[in-house]
Amino acid sequence: MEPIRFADILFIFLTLAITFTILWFVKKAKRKPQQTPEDNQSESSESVNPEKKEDLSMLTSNGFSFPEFNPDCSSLLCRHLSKQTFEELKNKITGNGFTFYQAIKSGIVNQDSSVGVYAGDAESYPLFSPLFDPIIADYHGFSSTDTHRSDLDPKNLSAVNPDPDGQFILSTRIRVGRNVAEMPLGPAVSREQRNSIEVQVSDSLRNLSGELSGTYYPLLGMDETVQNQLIADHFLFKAGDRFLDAAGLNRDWPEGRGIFHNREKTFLVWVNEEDQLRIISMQQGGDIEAVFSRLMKAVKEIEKSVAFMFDRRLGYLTSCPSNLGTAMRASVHIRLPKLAADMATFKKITDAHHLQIRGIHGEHSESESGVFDVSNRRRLGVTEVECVQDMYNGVVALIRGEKELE
Ligand code: ADP
Ligand code: CIR
Repeated sequence: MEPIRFADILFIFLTLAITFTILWFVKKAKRKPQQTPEDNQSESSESVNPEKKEDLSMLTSNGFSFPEFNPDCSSLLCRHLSKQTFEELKNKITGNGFTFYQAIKSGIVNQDSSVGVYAGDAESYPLFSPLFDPIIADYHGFSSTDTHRSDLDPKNLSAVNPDPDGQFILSTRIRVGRNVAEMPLGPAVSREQRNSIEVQVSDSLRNLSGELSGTYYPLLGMDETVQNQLIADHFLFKAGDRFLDAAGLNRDWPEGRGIFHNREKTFLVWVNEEDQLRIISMQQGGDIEAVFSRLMKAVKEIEKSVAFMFDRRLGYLTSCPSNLGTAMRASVHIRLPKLAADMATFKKITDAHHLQIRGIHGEHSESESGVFDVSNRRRLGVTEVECVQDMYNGVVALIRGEKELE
């Protein structure tokens, strides 16, 4: 028998070493989850919380599984997420690292959502379109051939105060949502980006003059009593909203958030809440035309120094698809005790005029003493003037309905 040469030993040793190295890599790759949805969260993002059952039950080593919806879930997410759409989208991620899981998490955690999804950036809209498009069509009555329309001219609005004696309308508020071009939306924005948006927007607001001039108040360091009073008086957004929370919109709270307002609190801007800007005009009573004119003036002024995120088809892009297009919600706080006792008639009138009913402390709150927040429901495919006209026409019909029951 030939003696074993040193070269043979070396050959066997190297072959074994290479084989073991390859096997080790294959095993490691198999162990690593293909794409866990939360892998894509930015450093400052929330991570999966093992305390939360809903997180764990969703996650598998192969992405996440089809969510379990309660039988009474009626959100647009529940209605439009088919198993087929889910399979098509479950591993999709935008260039900003925003995952499909993040897009639908709020509607899974909060099964009483009305919409249930959020966009993390402009790319979310085309990327998640198999789910987002039917939701947008359902919410706004907006078909695949429709496009965003705009009319910011107060002269085209016909909305003379429907309640000059102040019997029914307590106050009028019109707001638009805006986000900064080239930035991710709130659910995917990083702490640094959010803070830089706050600086850019508050600098721009400081340059406003006349009726629009005012002061920016950061939430960070704001006295708690002042903050609570602003919320109670309907000027400031609430903290800790569970819908926004699950969408990642409350990360790093309260840093980067704040409110700007003029002395009379008739012109306000929320910074870095659900959208990066919520531009608001409001006052006591029912002078809808005055509120609209002030808002249009403000929007045009701010646009001179802040470029807004915009899409030709979908209009102004917002984190919730219900706000796309004009991103406008025109509302009155209106006292309707008789109709409150006859909700079927109340709803018949609001449905006929494409109106939404909310409680008086905002979305998901209850009505108090027969006072409701009544606003336009559609915001996309209708102009700003039409949004307000929807609200005005509906309010006129509601006042007539209330008087008939007296
Ligand atoms: P939005 O989506 O328009 O920002 P919310 O439903 O969260 O709205 O409401 C925000 C705040 O604005 C709440 O405090 C709400 O009571 C207040 N608000 C809405 N409409 C009116 C109105 N017509 N008059 C006074 N306050 C209003
Ligand atoms: C929901 O789905 O009920 C919440 N995510 C809120 C939806 C509507 N949001 C809004 O108009 N701001």
